[in-house]
Amino acid sequence: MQNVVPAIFPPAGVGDARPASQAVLDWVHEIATLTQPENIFWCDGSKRENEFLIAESLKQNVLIKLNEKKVPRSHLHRSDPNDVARVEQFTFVCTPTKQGAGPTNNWSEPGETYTKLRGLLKGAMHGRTMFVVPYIMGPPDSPLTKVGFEITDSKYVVLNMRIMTRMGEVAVKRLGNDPNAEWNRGVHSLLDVSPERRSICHFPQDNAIISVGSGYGGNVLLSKKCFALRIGSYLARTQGWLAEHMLILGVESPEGKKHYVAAAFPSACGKTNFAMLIPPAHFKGWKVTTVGDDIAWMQIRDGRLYAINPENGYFGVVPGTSYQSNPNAMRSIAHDTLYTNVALTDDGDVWWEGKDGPPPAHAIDWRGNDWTPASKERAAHPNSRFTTPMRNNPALDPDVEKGEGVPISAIIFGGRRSDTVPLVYEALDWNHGVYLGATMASETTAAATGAVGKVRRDPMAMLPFCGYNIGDYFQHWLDIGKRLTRPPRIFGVNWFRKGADGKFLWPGFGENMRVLKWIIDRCEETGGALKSPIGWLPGIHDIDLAGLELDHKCIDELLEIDHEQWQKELVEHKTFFDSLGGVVPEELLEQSKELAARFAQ
Ligand code: GTP
Ligand code: SPV
Ligand code: MN
Repeated sequence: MQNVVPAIFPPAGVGDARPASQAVLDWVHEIATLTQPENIFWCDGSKRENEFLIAESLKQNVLIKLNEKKVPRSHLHRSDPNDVARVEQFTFVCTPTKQGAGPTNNWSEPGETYTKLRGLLKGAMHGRTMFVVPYIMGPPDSPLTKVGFEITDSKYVVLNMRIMTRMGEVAVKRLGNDPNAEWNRGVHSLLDVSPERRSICHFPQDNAIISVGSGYGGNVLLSKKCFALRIGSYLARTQGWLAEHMLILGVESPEGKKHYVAAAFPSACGKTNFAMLIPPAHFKGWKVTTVGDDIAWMQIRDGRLYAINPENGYFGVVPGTSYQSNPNAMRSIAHDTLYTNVALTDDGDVWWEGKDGPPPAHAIDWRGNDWTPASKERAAHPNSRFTTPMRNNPALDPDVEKGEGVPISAIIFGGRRSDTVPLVYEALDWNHGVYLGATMASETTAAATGAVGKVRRDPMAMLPFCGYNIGDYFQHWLDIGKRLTRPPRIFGVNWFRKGADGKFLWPGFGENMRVLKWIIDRCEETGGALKSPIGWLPGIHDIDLAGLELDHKCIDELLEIDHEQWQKELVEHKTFFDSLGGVVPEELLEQSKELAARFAQ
């Protein structure tokens, strides 16, 4: 290999999961020739390799070791302050035609984009190590599982990928040496972490991703949003399955009857928290278990939808996490966790806004500056994250490794809406549910750069993640419905409705069990409901509120359909569909008319 010296680093016996596939070897050779790394490190995902990489990262200040007694085997990473969230404006879907990417994606012509990226990558890894990360998405024995390779010049990426995916030999074995095998090619280089050169480019037709100029999770852990959702959704359409921005949870009654639900909420709108819900005392004997907290891949089996979680860990929002709000998350991140952009206390512990107990008298904030409770700045970045293995979760579902996945009884769509949208309602049928998902909206959050708190339409919570034309995506959902003989019921929820005082009306978190219970009752055909123009609504007595201190006025407000607000909402649905330039399927336009007609009755 031209100008690439044989690997003297890593030491013998560490990092050697070289594939038999000539296609992978050729690709690695091509990228190494272009980027000119000092050496190539084939990652095997072993414990020994991980220890070696952590030791190197500590030496280079990529990681800070946390107090071993307080948070065993855990570390803190501080990113560049200009690189703390996904960048939707620099994210591209490079299909052969603009039409292929559709009206909701930034499009860039593939030929020109490859040329531009090759220019940026030329010599980009000079003096650096090039890591090759083989990984699979999904349980090792699942038919839905897919292979990916990520090339990166960031140790932080490798350390995260080891937690977030199943890495190493397992991927090399699954791929084998079939030259036509399907696998994802991901190339990542930090370059100089300059926002001017930051771009995250997807080539669905080539099953390829190139990401440059960032070190932030969602931009660089190419397995996650880039492969499992953007490329994944494209593959899902051509192959007849679904790749969705959804948590998957199991809910078991005291009698042992179990249901699984999948729920799509936009970024930082409550997926991880819902997936780890602990039922309140009143629900004695009920158990909620986590299959996944961010992404669901779903296939049709026996006329039903079955879901797997393609990931192996959680990349979760830290601020607001406490023993009060989410004890399972707190236990999950108490050890073997990689923290990004939280505050460091003087005794080597981590701290963030919303953690239990009083704030520390002094800390180092996420930027590395001194911080005290009197400081105006936040100690932790609002999009600070934890990366933790799913096996740390005390509520992990026993069927998380099941190859066929878990059968889905209900699909839930939820956004962050201060008004208009009630706590919970049920769609009239599959197509109405697709309309509900397609028109959902949410206030923007710190998970992506840009304004926070702005209401925007975010169909199925996939606006930033659908790797092809959104009109075709809607049609794909409608088509899937036609193939299901036992479709899941579809619901809308909103944990974030506010009262006149600007406070949340609903306590949320564990109390969301009450809403989940109604959803399960509906699936069991035992739950009562009233028909409204937007679908089935629970009556006040259909939701079990025992043991909850919440006055009746709040519940009335939470379930209220304000016709004036909904008239505005219908106009916004129409504006949104119109803005898509004629790609919306006829069946959804029909749903829109029927909804308006129900309001007019
Ligand atoms: P991503 O990882 O970005 O996809 O986010 P997510 O959808 O998993 O959201 P997460 O569960 O991490 O929650 C994001 C924020 O919403 C946190 O600050 C939570 O504290 C808050 N949150 C989650 N659930 C609730 C709820 O039921 N009620 C209220 N009021 N806030 C919630
Ligand atoms: C999201 O933004 O939806 C996340 C975090 O789950 S990231 O992986 O950064 O996209
Ligand atoms: Mn997410």
